[in-house]
Amino acid sequence: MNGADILCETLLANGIDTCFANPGTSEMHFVAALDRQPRMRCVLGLFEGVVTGAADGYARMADKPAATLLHLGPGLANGLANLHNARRARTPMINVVGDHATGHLIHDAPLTSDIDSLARPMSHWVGRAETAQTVGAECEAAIRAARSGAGGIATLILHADAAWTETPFVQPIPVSLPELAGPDAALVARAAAALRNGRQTTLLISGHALRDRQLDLLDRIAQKAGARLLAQQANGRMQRGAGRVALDRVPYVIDQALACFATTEQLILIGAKAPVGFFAYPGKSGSMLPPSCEVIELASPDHDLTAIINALADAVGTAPAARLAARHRPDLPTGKLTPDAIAIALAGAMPDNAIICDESVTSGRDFFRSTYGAAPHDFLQLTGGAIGMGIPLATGAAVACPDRKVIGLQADGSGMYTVQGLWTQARERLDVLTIIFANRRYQILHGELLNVGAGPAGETARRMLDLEDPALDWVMMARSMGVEAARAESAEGFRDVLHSALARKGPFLIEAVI
Ligand SMILES: Cc1ncc(C[n+]2csc(CCOP(=O)(O)OP(=O)(O)O)c2C)c(N)n1
Repeated sequence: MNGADILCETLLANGIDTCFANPGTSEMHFVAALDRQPRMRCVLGLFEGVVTGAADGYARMADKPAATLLHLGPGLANGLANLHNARRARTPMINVVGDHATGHLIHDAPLTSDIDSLARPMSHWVGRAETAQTVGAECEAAIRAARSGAGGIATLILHADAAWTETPFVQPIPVSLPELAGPDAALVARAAAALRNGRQTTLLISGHALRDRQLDLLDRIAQKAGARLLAQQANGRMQRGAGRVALDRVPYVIDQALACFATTEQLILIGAKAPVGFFAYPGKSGSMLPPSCEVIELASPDHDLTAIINALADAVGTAPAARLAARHRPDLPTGKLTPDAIAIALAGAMPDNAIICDESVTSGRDFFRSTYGAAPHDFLQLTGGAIGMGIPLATGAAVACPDRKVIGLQADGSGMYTVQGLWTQARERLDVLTIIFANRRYQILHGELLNVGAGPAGETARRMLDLEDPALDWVMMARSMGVEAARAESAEGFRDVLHSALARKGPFLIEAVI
C-alpha cells in the first residue's frame, strides 16, 4: 500500500465514495489507487469549475461530502469560483490537490505555485500530506473539518511522493465528529419573549431549517406568535411544493428587499444571516433592515437547528397544524414564450421529488409564485453569486440521486461558463433536463447599469452585455457533447417539448428562446 491507497481507504472508511476529478501528472498515483478501488465512483469533469460545482450539488443532495481531485495550483484556481459558492452554501467537501514531489519543489518547475495561498480564502481548512505516513491522519483531519458544524471546504494538498511511497497499512476507522451546539436557554427565552411582545417580527431561516419537517414546526410557531416566516435570499437547499409550507425568500432586487423589511421591528435568525444588499447602490442602505430593528441570532448555521427549533416550539407553543400549499396547476398561457410560461408549464408537469437547480438569474425571479403548488421538490440555488454553477450543480445532484429527475433552470450567459458539464451528464447517463433561458444577453447587468446610476448603455457597453452577435446555438452545443436537445419558441411548443423531455430518462436540453 502507498500513501494514495491510504487516502482512498480513509475516504471510503468515512463513507466518501464519490470523487469528481480532473487529474494531471502529479496525481497519477492517486488515479492508480482509485483505479484499484471499485467502491469509489470517479466522475470526470472537463474543467475544474465543473468538478467543484458538481461536488457541491452532490453533497447538498447526499448530505455527505464528495472528494474532488484537482491538479496543482492552476487546477485548483480554475475550480475556485464554484468552491466559493460551495463555501457560501456551507457544503461539505474534501479537495485533494496534487503537488510536486517534495524534493522537486526546489527546481521551481513550471507548474509550481503557492497552493496554500490559493486554497485558503475558499477553504475552511487547508492541510498538507508531505509523507505517506501522514496521509491518513491529514485525510482524517480534512474529513473532520468538512463535517464539522453545517459543513466546510477542506483542501488537502497531496505531494506526489507522499502518494507513491509504500507505507504499512492500518485499516482506518470512521473519524469521530464534534457534536453540533444545541440550544442556549437564555437565547431561546429572549426569542420567545420577542415572539410574545406583539411587535412585528420575522423569523429569517436558512440551512437545515428549510427541510420539510423543520419548516412544518417553524410555520406552527410563526402562526402561534403572529410572526412572519421567511427564507434567506440564497439557500443551499430548500424543500417546497404541494404539501409543504409555502415559503417566500428575501427578494434580490434592492428596493423590493428594503420594502420587505420596512415595517420589521424584530428579526430572529435561525441559520440565516441578517439581510444585506447583494451590492452597494449609491444613496441606498447596505442593510435591508430599518435602523431600529432588533436582531436576535438564535442559531448560527453551525448549530443544531432541529434541536433549537424544538426548544423554541416548547417555549412559544405551536398552532395545531402548519399551513401547507395545495396542489395547484395554473393555466398555461399561449403564444409568446416567457419565463413565467416556463414556470407555469413546469408547475404542471414536474414529477414528484424533482430536484430543481436554479441559475436562471433574472428569468427565475417569479418561479416561486407559480410553483408553490407544484409536485414536492428540492430547490438548489446559486449561493455565492459566482455564476457558472448551474450545469455542474445539476450534474452533481444527479450523481447523488439517480432515481430523481433533476431540472436545471439555466440562464444562457451563466451557462456558458461551465457548459462542458453537459458532457459529464452524457458520459454518466445522468437524468438531467437543462432548460436554457436564451435571452441572448446579460439581462441583469442592463438593469444594474441603471441601478448603480451609471446611465443607459451606449454601443460599447451594449456589446459587453449582449450575446446575440453571433447567437449561441445551444441545441448544437448540447448535441456535440452527447446530450439530446430541442429548441422551443412559443409557450405551446415549450409545453410539448417539456412533456416529451420529462417522459424520457437521461440528459436532455431545451433551448427556450425568450
Ligand atoms: C464569476 C462571475 N463572473 C461575472 C459575474 C457578473 N455577472 C453577474 S450576472 C452576469 C450575467 C448574467 O447573464 P445571464 O446568465 O444570461 O442571465 P440574465 O441576466 O440574462 O438573466 C454576469 C456576467 C458574476 N456574477 N460571477
